[in-house]
Order: sequence, then structure tokens, then C-alpha cells
Amino acid sequence: MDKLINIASKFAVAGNVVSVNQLGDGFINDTFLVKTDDKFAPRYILQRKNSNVFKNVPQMMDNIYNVTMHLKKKVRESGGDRFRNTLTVIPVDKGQYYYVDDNGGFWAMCIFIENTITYDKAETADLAYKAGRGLGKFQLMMSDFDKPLYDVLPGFHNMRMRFEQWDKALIDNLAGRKDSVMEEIEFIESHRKEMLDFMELVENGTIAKRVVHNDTKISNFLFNSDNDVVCVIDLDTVMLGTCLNDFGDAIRSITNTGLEDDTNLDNVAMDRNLFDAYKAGYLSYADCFLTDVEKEYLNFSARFITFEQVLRFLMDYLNGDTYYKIKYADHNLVRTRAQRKLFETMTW
Ligand code: GN1
Ligand code: MG
Repeated sequence: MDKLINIASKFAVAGNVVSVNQLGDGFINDTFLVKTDDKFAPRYILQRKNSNVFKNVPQMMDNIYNVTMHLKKKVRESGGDRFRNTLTVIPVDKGQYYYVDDNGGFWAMCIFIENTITYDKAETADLAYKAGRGLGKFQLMMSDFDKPLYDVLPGFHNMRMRFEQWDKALIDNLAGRKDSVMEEIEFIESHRKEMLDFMELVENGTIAKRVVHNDTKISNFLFNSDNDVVCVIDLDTVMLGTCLNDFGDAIRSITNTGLEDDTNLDNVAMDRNLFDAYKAGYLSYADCFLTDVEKEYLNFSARFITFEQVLRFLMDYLNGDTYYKIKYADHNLVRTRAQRKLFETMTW
């Protein structure tokens, strides 16, 4: 605790830090809630950024700073609250938005947005519709962002690169688990062509690259009690990508009747009503900037991103669980199977 208080105190918070408590369940970073003794100060979010995943945190924080400044301008223009409707990053010193601790760990801080609700899936069509509006509005606000962004995770949703990593994981068989998951491996192989054919449309420019979020699972959206999206959080991966990736990743989490790591596969399926509601909400903003080709591939994008997730979970299992945080030994295999089941229900 003392160590965490010490780290939090490096940032330009109002008042003296009095407590730092663990928060949430992210797969990548470690997240804490910070309180100070200043009764007018907000609470803050402190994060240890995973430098195994993010090799260049300074570049990532530079991206996040520029993106939040742009969003603040947009929010102000539309009469919103620039401290609630986008993240506010807190510097250590002027212009420096990260702190490096004695062990070389990278930390960053932002304001905690009070009185909001998070979900792991949508319970109602109203929530799904409004979540879709939230993503559409976010992408619309980012559509005239004109600064270059660092490519902080090269090839993040690039299926060709994922298959290269995959081929290597099969050859290396680092955890010695390959023989036990032959069925799952065959599943991946049986969709290789379908996925790479789509990837070609991205590579040859048929599907546009835009500034997008890249990690749009529903827990990265904060809602108010009317189900409206207050703020889109976790801007670590905002980079050039396709709108389809954002749409697909949102569908993957929002429409799943079960959990991402459900052990009972009977629970897992895409809820078609939630899908239709999300898509309608999304298009209420995105219809005006998406091309016909992008619209044509919206449904497929849910399959694409869900498949990518099956591949990434299984690959991490084969590699010995070095990327995602796990809670038990076979967690990545359970995730693989649950996401595969979800994928198989994504038919129209
Ligand atoms: C990770 O950062 P977080 O926990 O929201 C991952 C996503 C996966 C997701 C699976 C940088 O998201 O790509 O889809 O887990 N983020 C990174 O739940 O790899
Ligand atoms: Mg993330």
C-alpha cells in the first residue's frame, strides 16, 4: 500500500493521496482507485500498464493524450461535459503522462468518472441499442482526428500476422499442450481461408482504415442509469484500424448470452435481438460515414473478431499463458471453447 501511495503521489493530483485500492478485472493492465484528502478533488484511476504487451508506453500515452484532447474539443462543441464524456489524463510533470517506478514499471493516471455503471453483457435491447450509439458517436467524433498516431501494437487485428504467430506457436509448442487441443487446432485451420480473404480487403484498401478504438468489449463503456453511454474508456489501443473491428468486438461481448469464459457452453450464444438493436444504434451515428462495403461486412466482422479471439486465447494456451492474465490452469482453453461456441452461433 505504501508503495502504491508513493507512486500515486508522483502524479499531479489535488491533495495528498490517502488510499489506493485494486479495481476491476482487466486482462492486461493492473488498475487501482485512488483517493486523496482534498474534499473537492475527484477520485483517480491509477494503472500499471503491462509493458510485456505495450512495448512503448510513452508512445501509447502520447496517443492517449492527443486523442483525449481531441475528444474534449468535440464534447465541448456538442455541449457535453468534458470531464465526464471523455477521459482526463493526469500528468506527472508538464507534458509527461507516465511514471516509471524503481523496477521499470510504467504507470499512468486519469480521473475516475463517478456515478456510472459497467456491464459484461447487455441485458436488454435498449442497452444494446444505446451501446451501439455510443460506439457510433465515438467513431464519428474521431473521424476528423488529424494527428498521426503511433502504432503501439503492430498488427493488432491483422489476421495475417495472427496466423504467422499461430504457425510459430504450433511449431514451438512451448507448453507441450498441442496434442491435447487437436480438435481446436483443426477448427482454426478450417477457417484460415475465410479469414484471410477478408483480410485481403483491408490490405488492398477496399475496407478503409480509420482511427478506431480497437478494444470495444462492453466493459470499456461507462453507462448512466438511462443506459446512455457516458464515456468510452481504455484508450490504450486507439490506432488506425477498421470500424468493423470495433463493431465486431462489441458484438462479441454485448450479444453473448453467456460469459466470455463460460464453462457451460449451453449458456453461450449470440442473441439475435441484441445484435439487431446494437446494429441499429450503431448505424444511427455511423450510417453517414461508413461506405457501402463497410456496411456489407458488419455482420461478418462479428465472426472475424470472435474468431480472432478464439485464435488468440488458444495461442496463449499453447504458448503457456504468457499474454492474458489467467485465474486457473486451463482458463485460456475454457475461453477458447466458449468463444468458439459463440462464433458458431454467429450466422445470419
Ligand atoms: C484484452 O484490455 P482489455 O482487458 O480490455 C485485450 C483485447 C481482448 C480482450 C479479451 C491489448 O482487453 O484485445 O479482446 O482482452 N487487449 C489487448 O477480453 O490485448
Ligand atoms: Mg484494453
